[in-house]
Amino acid sequence: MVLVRPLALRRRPAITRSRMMTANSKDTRPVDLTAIAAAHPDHWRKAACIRTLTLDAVAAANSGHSGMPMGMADVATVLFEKHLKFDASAPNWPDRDRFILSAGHGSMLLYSLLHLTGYADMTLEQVKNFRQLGAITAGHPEFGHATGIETTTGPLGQGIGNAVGFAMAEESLRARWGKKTVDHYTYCIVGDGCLMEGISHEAIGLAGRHELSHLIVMWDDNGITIDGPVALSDRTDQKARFAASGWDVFDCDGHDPVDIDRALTAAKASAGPAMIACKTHIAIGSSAQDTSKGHGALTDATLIANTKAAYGWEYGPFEIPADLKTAWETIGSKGAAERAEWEAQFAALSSAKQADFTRAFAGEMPKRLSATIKALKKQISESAPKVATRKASEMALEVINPILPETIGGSADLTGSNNTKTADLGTFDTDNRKGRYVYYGIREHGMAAAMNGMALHGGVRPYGGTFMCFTDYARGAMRLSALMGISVQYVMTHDSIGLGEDGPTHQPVEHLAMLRATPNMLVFRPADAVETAEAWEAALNQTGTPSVLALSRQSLPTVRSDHKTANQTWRGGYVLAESVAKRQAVIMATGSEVSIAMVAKAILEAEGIGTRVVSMPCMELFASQDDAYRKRILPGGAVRVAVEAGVRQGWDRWLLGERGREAKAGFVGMDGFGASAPAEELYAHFGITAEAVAAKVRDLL
Ligand SMILES: Cc1ncc(C[n+]2csc(CCOP(=O)(O)OP(=O)(O)O)c2C)c(N)n1
Ligand SMILES: [Mg+2]
Repeated sequence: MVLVRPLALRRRPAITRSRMMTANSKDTRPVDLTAIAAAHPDHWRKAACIRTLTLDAVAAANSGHSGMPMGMADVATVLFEKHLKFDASAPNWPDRDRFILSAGHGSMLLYSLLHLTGYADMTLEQVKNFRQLGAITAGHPEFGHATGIETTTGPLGQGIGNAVGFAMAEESLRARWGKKTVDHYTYCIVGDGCLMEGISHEAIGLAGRHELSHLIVMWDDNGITIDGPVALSDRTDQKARFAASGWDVFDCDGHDPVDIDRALTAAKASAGPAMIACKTHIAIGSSAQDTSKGHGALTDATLIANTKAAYGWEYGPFEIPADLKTAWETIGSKGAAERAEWEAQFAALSSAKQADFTRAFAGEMPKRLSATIKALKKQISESAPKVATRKASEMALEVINPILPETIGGSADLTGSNNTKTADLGTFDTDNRKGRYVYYGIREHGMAAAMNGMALHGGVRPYGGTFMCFTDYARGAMRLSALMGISVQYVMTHDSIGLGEDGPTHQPVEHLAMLRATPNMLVFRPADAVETAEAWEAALNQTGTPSVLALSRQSLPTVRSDHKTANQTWRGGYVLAESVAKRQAVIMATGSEVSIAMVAKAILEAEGIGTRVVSMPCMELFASQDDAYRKRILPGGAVRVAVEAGVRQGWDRWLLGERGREAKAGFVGMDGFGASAPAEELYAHFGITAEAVAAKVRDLL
């Protein structure tokens, strides 16, 4: 049955309440493999390559997930053979279709496909070394390990979240560059687990609203998860759920290549994003079929032998007969002509256009950026405004966005608070795909995952905001930005108790520490508008590292009123104010507490206690400076006090290490949650004041 909803009906789908499980339940009807194989022998043998490579690789690794690749082999074979636009010899061709395996535990499905179709790096040796140290065939697909892996998946639901971002990037670029340059689909395989994860709801809502017609999700509807049948924990009518969010919904017999082809053809033609419920049998053909045992590693030699016999497979482990390898390689090269055509038409674009396209896909900044930031800094230093750093971030974006046409900004329903929308962006919408501002709705996790997808797609540069406290909600995707090493900018405002009256539910205290603990993540907490402009410049120039800008709600004085062309924030930490009297103390601070440190310095200097103030807008960048530089900024001997309206964790390296000493080091900050009150009262209540910092220094002298 095909469910194609006419547009008019899509908004009000008929949902029948039923206790009967129609989808989501496992299909326990007997499967006649001989009949299936006989009906489509060529297809069957191709799909069997995926199934047997999976069985062999999982057995060799003695770990992994056999059932999902076995169950989805038919769908994947039809997709790659009949629909996916790709050329295995040019894996990074910008206009290729994207294939995302959201159900990342089924990694052998992807590795088999890449090997079979002839991706040069996915050798049989790599497949044999599945899950071993140094192999590109990691437990779950990892972006950057091998060509053809478009994103890192494994944390369920992330892939579908990424897929929405891929599809948005494609829409945006198609509008800007035209169909001849950008016109491709994003295909995504999800499992029951992906659809149970909350993030999928955010992704589905976003895709439905934006009518992302080039997004096609194939649901591996096998009715099984690790603990048993899906029915143990869920009775959601997934098809109705997608339809309710504005998707076009289809279904197919996931083992019938003709039916799969029909559903994919219809899905591509549909006006909205499409979901195909593919009814499949997990671990098909094995004794573990349709059971949760089939989910994991099938390593029993007899089971494997019997399963291969059921497939009619007569070859040895990892053996792909030559005719089948050739057939697969033909699939892998069928896009070559289309790719060559694309390249020819791209070469016909003006050289300026080509250069801009290539620059944006490489993530490089235009030369003008540096001069633009310098000019802004000069103007700020001269006018010395008292503004919140969230406002300063908007000031920076106002000059950045016009010269960086690839930025796509957004916010999770806090646009006015995050100050993420600038005058020139326009709104990304169904009737304005060129708009560069996305109203993500209250979907922090969906926003972060979509931004990952956009960054991975390439050609666009995503940034998005929410309250810093709600990084928790986006955390799963933020961690993957860092793990993948992609350039996503998180604009996290309301970064401390300084947000005031909204109270401890909204006041981050542990978030800076948590973000700093994340490898390969830059955490910027600028002190004023100058540092904020510098932080944006530093963040945008990173191609392999995401960054967080922790920004204040409250207004902050300009502490950098002396214009310096060099980007000080890029150093991570620097001397903001040198001691006047003989240096006895070094006060380190970030963000809103830098001005407190400056007042503390004035108090101490008045008492003859020479005090240096070090602004530390980015600990990670400071840590990456050479030892001589760090020593210059943090010399031994003096008392060290750090002040930050967050927990101490993360500061001890700078307080106790790097020539510091425990007996001469102290911290002024938070050691519990905040409270509801005006900001100034909270700072006084929690003892984060210039007087408290000065007192701490005196105590330690
Ligand atoms: C966020 C997250 N939670 C839990 C897991 C562990 N896990 C991996 S697969 C899986 C079950 C997934 O079920 P389904 O998507 O139906 O896959 P199938 O068993 O059909 O292969 C779980 C719980 C995970 N990978 N990611
Ligand atoms: Mg399942």
